[in-house]
Amino acid sequence: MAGYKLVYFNGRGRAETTRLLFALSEIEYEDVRISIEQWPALKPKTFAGYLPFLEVDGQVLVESMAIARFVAREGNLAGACSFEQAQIDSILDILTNVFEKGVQMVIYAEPDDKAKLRRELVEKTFPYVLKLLEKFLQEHQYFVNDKLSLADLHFFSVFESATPVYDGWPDLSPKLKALYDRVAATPRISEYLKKRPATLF
Ligand SMILES: N[C@@H](CCC(=O)N[C@@H](CS)C(=O)NCC(=O)O)C(=O)O
Repeated sequence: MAGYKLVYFNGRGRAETTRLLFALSEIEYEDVRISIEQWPALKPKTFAGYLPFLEVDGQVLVESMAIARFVAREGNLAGACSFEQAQIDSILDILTNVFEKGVQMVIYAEPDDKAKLRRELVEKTFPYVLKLLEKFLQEHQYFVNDKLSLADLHFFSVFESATPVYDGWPDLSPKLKALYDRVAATPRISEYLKKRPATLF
């Protein structure tokens, strides 16, 4: 089996979906967590100048969602056919838009703009996106072909990060909250969640 080394900061952020994929598919990997103090010296030595990156037998992959898709394929969690893969991609893209808006608000926005951006997330983005995602889920247990996949894990990961921004989101979609809880209760995932380092984001 290939040697995998995932390098990110000590947080969930853009690496957590990949960690969940490794946990669910029981693929061993090295979970390297760089401290803020270590980063300035390491940054210029990295391929892209940002994290995460994944080393696969010494070769480097960058971009969090490309990494997640790759690990999902390695663990058979990326969809069973080309169409399912595309359905998963649709869901990932929808979730990535929400995630990036959250990052803009929490990390990059000027203090004066934060309240407006948060209001937009709570009043517009979350209600719209949750309604849209419910269309994919319908009455099923999981988003794509009723099988747990990268799409469900990324949903869990993004909405775990969304919770500190707006912990009322479950009221907007009890169905998607049930999916969130179902993912968290999946045996290998729940074991991982108990063991992982506790971090703010
Ligand atoms: N599009 C990239 C963005 C990566 C990114 O912005 N990483 C941040 C951490 S979440 C980073 O490395 N920041 C430190 C820096 O740019 O020096 C991805 O999804 O992997």
